[in-house]
Amino acid sequence: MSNLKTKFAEKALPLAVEIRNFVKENGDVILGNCTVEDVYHGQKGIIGLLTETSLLDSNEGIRFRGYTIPELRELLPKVPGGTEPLPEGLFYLMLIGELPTYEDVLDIQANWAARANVPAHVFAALDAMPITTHPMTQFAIAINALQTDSVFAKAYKEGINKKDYWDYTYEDVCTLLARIPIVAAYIYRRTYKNNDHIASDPKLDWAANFAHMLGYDQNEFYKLMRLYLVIHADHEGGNVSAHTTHLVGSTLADPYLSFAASMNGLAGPLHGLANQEVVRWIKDMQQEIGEDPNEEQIASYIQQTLTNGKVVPGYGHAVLRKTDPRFTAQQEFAKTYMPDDKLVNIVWKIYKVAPPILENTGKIKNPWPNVDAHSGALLLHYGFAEYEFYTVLFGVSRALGVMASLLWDRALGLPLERPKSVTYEWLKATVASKKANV
Ligand code: HAX
Repeated sequence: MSNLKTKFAEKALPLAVEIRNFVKENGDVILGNCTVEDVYHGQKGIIGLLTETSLLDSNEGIRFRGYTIPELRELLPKVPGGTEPLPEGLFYLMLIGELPTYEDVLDIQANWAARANVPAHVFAALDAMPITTHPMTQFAIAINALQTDSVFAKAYKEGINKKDYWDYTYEDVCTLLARIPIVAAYIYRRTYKNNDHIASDPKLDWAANFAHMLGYDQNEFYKLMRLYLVIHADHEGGNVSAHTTHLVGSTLADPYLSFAASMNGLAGPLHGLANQEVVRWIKDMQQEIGEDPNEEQIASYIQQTLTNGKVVPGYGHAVLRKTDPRFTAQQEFAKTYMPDDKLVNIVWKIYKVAPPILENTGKIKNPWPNVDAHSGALLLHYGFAEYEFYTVLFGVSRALGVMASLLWDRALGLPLERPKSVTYEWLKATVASKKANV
């Protein structure tokens, strides 16, 4: 068994027993109340999921196993002389709950490199798609095509004991993580670079190798990719991509099927697609106003967007109520490496101008920027201009968090998810009967 797999088993299996006992003893403790409004507003804030890998505070932002993003940037292992954390280390942290050593990260890299052989039919499936197919659609197709190698699905068909589910899930999770940067890079090079593919370089770390296969070999871009793949990895369990992975996985669909489903959710403009929408929105603004809009012009473009009944992409959040620390981490990166970049400066001007306008609407609960407000400008700085691909980058990162969580789901033996739904008639009758009884 690999180091990481042994450590995971040592952590997760006793905790599964502890949690079962905890639920037995404390199952009747009430945690919250559900209101009529909750039923209509997307269940926001209702506690109904167990996710071990990260926890979101609406003011402070995300903590991965207790660590904030600035702490992760400091404490996770880096390449020798490096400045940004390695995403493999974050995967270890989310899985084991402890900070890894650099050797632990090297161990993961070697393990994933040995699994990185993508079957030819996955590329053939992609090649069958029109070149104009959105990269996220291609990505979901490729993940489904990778499913033919699922050892969980095969073992389940052969008949395995429940207590071994986690073991086969572990194998699928690691193989999926090893292969998705390769299919993502393939999609990029087929769609935008005339099928001129670049072979993987297993000497590089996961993020740098991904950047290399995409065709961006500057050291600074490697740093950006490490940071990018860390900060987008996880945002507790209720966001659409994490929740979808958990929901579909709760049927015992294997990791590939669960992850492919989640990527269809990430491809929505209110979720991960917002990163492409931000750049599209800024480009539209530049076309209408000019290359370098001033604050007043930006303010009036925001107002016009709202008047036209559209959202200002990159702003607002279902849970956060302050500036997203993932935005701040990217802003810090930009201040170090590209303080004079024109587009980056537009992003910063929007940050100055948008919050009071959004707040003044009186209905937007969070007027502050989210992770997607900044990422496109950083990529564009290095010439990565094909913004319809940006959500695939997000998806490669998100795989780390949702796959670590799915593995925990299997180890803890979490059951099929099946919340209760009601009709409007049911709601009216229930409200009337409650009012009659007061
Ligand atoms: N621009 C305009 N209107 C906005 C808005 C924005 N950025 N954010 C919220 N609103 C509107 C909502 O559409 C809603 O309007 P209606 O009452 O007319 O339906 C109202 O304000 C209340 O919404 P809310 O409670 O503040 O926000 P929600 O929890 O419903 O939605 C969203 C959260 C992220 C979907 C929302 O803020 C939004 O649409 N933002 C723009 C898109 C975006 O950046 N998405 C990425 C979010 C982060 C993420 O998941 N990344 O992957």
